[in-house]
Amino acid sequence: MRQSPNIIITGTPGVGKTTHCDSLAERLGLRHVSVNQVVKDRDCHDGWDDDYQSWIVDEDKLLDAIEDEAKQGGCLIDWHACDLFPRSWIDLVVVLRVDSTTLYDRLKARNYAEAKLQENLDSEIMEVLLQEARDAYDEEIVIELTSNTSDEMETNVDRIEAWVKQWMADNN
Ligand code: DAT
Repeated sequence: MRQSPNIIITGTPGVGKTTHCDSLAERLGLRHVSVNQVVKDRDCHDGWDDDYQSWIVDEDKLLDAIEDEAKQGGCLIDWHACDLFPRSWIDLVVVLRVDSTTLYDRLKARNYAEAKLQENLDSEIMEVLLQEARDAYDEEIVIELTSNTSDEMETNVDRIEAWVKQWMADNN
């Protein structure tokens, strides 16, 4: 049994996954597992897709690469997809959401090409990641939080911190 929970922080690129995970890792001593980084550093991919400007992820290799850490617990799994992680690994799924105009500005600031920017905006408007999380996990463990402002981020981090403390009290 793990002594700390594993939490997926997911959402469309630009919603604030990295920012939330960094803050939570610092406050709670959980490990920020940036899946993009793992894919790159541990070769969990079949090359680079130029059209999508992203790695072609080998999901089996990725799961093998993070299995030991996940079994140990205390992971903040940061990725724009969530349904590949075994349900038995996961205690909470946080889906971050953001307004279209805010997302547009954030992705524009990252110099996203117009097609990729539009694709991500569409995905956010269509609630693709929220639906994916709800389809893959029990509804009690999926929470949707907005991440438009720093104040909202602070509130989210406080809320997740309270949830983690409660989980620790209930499970240890
Ligand atoms: P992601 O990891 O989901 O791609 P990020 O954490 O890198 O997103 O954030 C993208 C940018 O938006 C970055 O410049 C920080 C900013 N940002 C994220 N969440 C925010 C929030 N709640 N309020 C204000 N700015 C935020």
